[in-house]
Amino acid sequence: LATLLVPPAAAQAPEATEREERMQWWRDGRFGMFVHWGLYSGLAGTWDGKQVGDRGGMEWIQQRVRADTDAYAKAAIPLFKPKPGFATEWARLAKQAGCRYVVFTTKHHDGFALHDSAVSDYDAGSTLGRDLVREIVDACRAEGLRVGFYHSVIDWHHDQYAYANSQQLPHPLKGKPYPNGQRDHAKYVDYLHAQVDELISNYGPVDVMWWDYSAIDYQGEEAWDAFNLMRKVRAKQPGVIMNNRLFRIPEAGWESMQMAGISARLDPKYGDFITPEQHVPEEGMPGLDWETCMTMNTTWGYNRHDDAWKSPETLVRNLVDIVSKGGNYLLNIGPTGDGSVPQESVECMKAIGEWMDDNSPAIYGATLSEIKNPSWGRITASRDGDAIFLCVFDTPEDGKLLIEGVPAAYSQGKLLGTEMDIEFDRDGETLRLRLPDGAGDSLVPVIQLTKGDRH
Ligand code: JFZ
Repeated sequence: LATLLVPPAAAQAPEATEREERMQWWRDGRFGMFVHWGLYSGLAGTWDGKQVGDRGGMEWIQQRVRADTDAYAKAAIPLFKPKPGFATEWARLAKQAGCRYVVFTTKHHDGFALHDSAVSDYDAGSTLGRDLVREIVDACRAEGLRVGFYHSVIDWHHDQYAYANSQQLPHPLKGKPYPNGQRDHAKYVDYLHAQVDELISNYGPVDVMWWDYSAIDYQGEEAWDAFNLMRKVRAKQPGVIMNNRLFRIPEAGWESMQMAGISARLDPKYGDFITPEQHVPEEGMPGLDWETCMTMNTTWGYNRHDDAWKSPETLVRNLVDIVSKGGNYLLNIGPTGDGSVPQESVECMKAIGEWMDDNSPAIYGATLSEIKNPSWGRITASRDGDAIFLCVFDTPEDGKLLIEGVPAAYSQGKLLGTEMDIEFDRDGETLRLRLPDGAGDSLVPVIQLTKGDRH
């Protein structure tokens, strides 16, 4: 009897149990909204009256035009004019779309902090007399959303930030405004730690720290005093979840799902989840936590010239595809300089929300199924295995959906969002069924299979 009373988790190290607990909401939620918003948003892909590049990566505009930080600040600050209540619009949009959390840029690579920082004047507190982090956190909490802080460890503004990695050549600070020569990177690390301390001390619970990012030859301990940084964050925010981008080594999950199709385990001392960017991996892996972050067009920060919008259907398929592989989807919006969300993004989020209203059981609390994804779509499963969800992307010509390897216990079928029962033929573990007329009106129709007579 004694052994029966001991929960299996007690056999694990306490850290492992704590980690399982803090991951729970995130694994269940599956869908978050990412926000890239800062000084670059007002520039909107234009510098000196000219369009910069085609599209893509406008949060990098300072680098793209090789502006020093003073010229950049001079041009960008007057165009960054957050309207009152902008954050409430974001939070309501996320909520309506069915997102369970919001991760936003507290500071991007340009170094401009959205909070009111005591250790910098390059912040919203000094330039606008506002604390935008507080406004955003308050708005998200009011909608019952979890909140995550994206924080760039790269900093093109700080005068002691010393490192130029291969993706930042030529050095962002080369020559101007700070003279070349000795920089004391330890001073930058102090600054980084001090600003992070403000963020984790002054805004209540922080649910996610989303670090960004390290170079292959400059990462981890050397670059950011990373283990110390993580320890300090965890001490003040015991429930926080962190990504792995303070590092760039295989043990931290790099060279794994960054590349399509290959998976690796992640040692949690480097972070709680890995972050495939702009793609959905070929397959997932039980026990590995990952989150694909993705833009709706091609840029993270607002670019008025980028009209390469993905369709709502593509976005819903991505969400389903990701959940069928055990991952999360962090879908980005890039608001304008006044905090308005581009109309195309609003429409996409609303369309996803309408789909979620009918089909969210296939997403929340769902994960990868033991049943192989069929050619015509994806399969997700509730964590307890009581239900599986057949998500239909492309109905075969003959209208017949065939699935192999479905245990006999699954005996009831229902079309989500309707009261319609779905009949199927079973031959051993092979099922054959067809979608009822009208099911094709949904962006992705979902058939729920349950055990026994449970609906
Ligand atoms: C980074 C940022 O540079 C980008 O602006 C955006 O915030 C995105 C979410 O994250 O993009 C990266 C990060 C890492 C690599 C490439 C792009 N990388 O390691 O090759």
